[in-house]
Amino acid sequence: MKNEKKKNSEVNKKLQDLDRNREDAQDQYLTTNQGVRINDNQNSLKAGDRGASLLEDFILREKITHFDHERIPERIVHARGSAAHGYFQVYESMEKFTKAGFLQDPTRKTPVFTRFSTVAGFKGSTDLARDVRGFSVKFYTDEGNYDLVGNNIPVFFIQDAIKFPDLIHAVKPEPHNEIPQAASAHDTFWDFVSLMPESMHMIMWAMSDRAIPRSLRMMEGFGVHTFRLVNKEGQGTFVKFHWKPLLGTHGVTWDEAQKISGNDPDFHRRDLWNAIDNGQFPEWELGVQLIPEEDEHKFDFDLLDATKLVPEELVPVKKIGKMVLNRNPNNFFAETEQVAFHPGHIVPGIDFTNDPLLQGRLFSYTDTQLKRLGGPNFHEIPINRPIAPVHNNQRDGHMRQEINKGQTSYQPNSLRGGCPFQAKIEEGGFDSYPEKIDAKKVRERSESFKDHFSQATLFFKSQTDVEQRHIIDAFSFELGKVGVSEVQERVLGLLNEVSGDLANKVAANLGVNVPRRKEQLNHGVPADFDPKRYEPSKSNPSLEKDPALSMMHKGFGNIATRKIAFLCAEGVEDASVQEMKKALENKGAMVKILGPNSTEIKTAEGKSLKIDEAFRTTASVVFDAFYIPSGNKAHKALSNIPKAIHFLNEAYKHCKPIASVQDKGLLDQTYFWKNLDKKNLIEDGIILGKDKSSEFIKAIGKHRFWKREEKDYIPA
Ligand code: HDE
Repeated sequence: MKNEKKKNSEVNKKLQDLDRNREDAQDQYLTTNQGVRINDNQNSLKAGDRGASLLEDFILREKITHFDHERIPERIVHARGSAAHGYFQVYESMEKFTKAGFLQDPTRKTPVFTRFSTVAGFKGSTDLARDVRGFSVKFYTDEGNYDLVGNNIPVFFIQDAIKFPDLIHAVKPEPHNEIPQAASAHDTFWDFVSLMPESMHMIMWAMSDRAIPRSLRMMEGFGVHTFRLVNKEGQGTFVKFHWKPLLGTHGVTWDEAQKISGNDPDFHRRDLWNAIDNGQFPEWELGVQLIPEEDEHKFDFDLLDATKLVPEELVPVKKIGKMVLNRNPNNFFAETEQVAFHPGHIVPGIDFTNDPLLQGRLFSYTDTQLKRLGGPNFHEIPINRPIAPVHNNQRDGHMRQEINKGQTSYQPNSLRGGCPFQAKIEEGGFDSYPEKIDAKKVRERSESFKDHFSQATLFFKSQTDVEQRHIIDAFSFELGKVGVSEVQERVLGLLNEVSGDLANKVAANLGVNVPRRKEQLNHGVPADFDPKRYEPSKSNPSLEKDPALSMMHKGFGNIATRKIAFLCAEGVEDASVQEMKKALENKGAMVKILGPNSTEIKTAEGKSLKIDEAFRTTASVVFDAFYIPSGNKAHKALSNIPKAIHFLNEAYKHCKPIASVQDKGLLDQTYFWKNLDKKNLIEDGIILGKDKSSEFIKAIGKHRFWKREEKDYIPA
């Protein structure tokens, strides 16, 4: 027990050590970078008060020079990111599978820093772009830093790292005019996709609502590649890593995503920040799919192929621990921007496989940090520093922080008694898994990588009708933005291999025919293109559906951290505000009182009610559900505010729950109210009447009422 206490206080100390930033000065004098106190920070030094500035003004020169150099190159991919600190704790010892120290002891908290990102957009691009999200976790373990650098989609577009620059060039803004920003809906991306059948599985995910998450806190994460766990006996087990959010996995609608991008391009960043700031810490369980080495070839796909997942129907996910993010960064640049992740940062007990995509990544990440962070000492930047002690003979280089003492910087040496010593395996020394390799050097792809459609089909079939409809709409939007009909047709040809129904519906929306295979292959396909890749061979005919691939298959109920808008105006009845607010907040939801402007208003009882935000400065798309308290005077006032009416119409269009104590007033001014089947209001997510908080809470717990989409008559 004593030991446990000691360990926990050590962890707390380590967590604080990670926060090595100097506090912003309080009660301190303003100084130059050399520590000289500054007497005037308002005026530069001039020859007379109307004279020229003097070059000798070292205060001005230092300030401007530093400012001129304040930017570093943004990440070539994943430039737009948001991050938080927290900790990870394993549920039970994983000793049977791995010797990794941080996966042994359930009482031990390992500090983490987690960065979420979009891939294609620049650093200042919108959070709600249709895109893959990065999900990178740096574990500061006692045995060194371990980085799990994954995505919110379990597969990747390509099988071999050599195609990565092509993929990214195709999706980034087009080189002649740098349009469009943070969007895949353009010619070059779909041209590339149309010629890369291996991308089809990931494309299905990218066109699903996974690519427009409601919140970074409501996303799954995946390690994507197959990794290897290694135990003390040196026995290896293949592993796929999963992060499962305790708040469930949810998306928004595409119409909403586009509007949020205008209303609040920082929507995800703000949401993560506010949740942590409010003490509502996001949590994920770490899951593993474990596959014994002897089963390597038992699947109909190759475990080394990153365009394939291991269906949870075949290999269940075992939850082994929990990550809690409980502290916002102190300084965006120093932490979120300067953090350097690397899939090659592993610790004893975790190892790579020969996945050719992973192997290529191992080179790229160091290379990119050298450029981005300016040299080989980026591991000394506070956010990147391991808590495990670092001793080696690496020296010098740009921005070296450590002052290494002593005469020796080589090994073997006798002048320093041979120090630092190599660690034996029993002392925690890293040893690579001794995988047997006996092969010819070739530039080839394994036959076992050649089925590009089976899992894309499995994904599509595993979706609910609503999700399938969203995928069809997404393809129709994206391909509708493509100006080259041959590209549209080639993609339709590929979609036809995934699902005839999908291809036909997208084709109908585009007004283009689905090509027969012969036509498809004749359209501008390069001479070295291998048509064999088009041969669909169903890998798992028995596995028709995998419910885990759908976001909507699970019931949902938790309304914690959901944002609920109360539409209020002068004369609102206080009790109907306070009772509902209390009920929602008891369940962890966040209530925002909206009003005509951001001052206080008088309730019907003459009390004053603080307005959190005016209709003018916000939008329905940034809320999860809507409530209109009672009060005839308030309803009359709201009925005269077009934005309030628009709010509700849009909320209805986006399938969000709406509760109102009375229908006379604001509700019957809306476009949707007159067309509603008043007998089935609850099924449609409309809660009408007094004291209906529990019904409203249930409705919010359902996230959305998708049936409304079938009508599609709201001009909002
Ligand atoms: Fe990355 N990737 N990637 N990637 N990646 C980068 O490294 C790269 C891949 C992922 O929050 C870069 O530090 C290559 C797969 C995330 O800072 C760069 C290949 C997966 C992040 C790079 C891949 C990822 C990156 C750019 C093909 C999911 C953001 C900046 C072989 C498993 C990390 C940087 C953060 C970042 C290269 C493929 C995820 C250029 C060459 C597959 C989450 O090094």
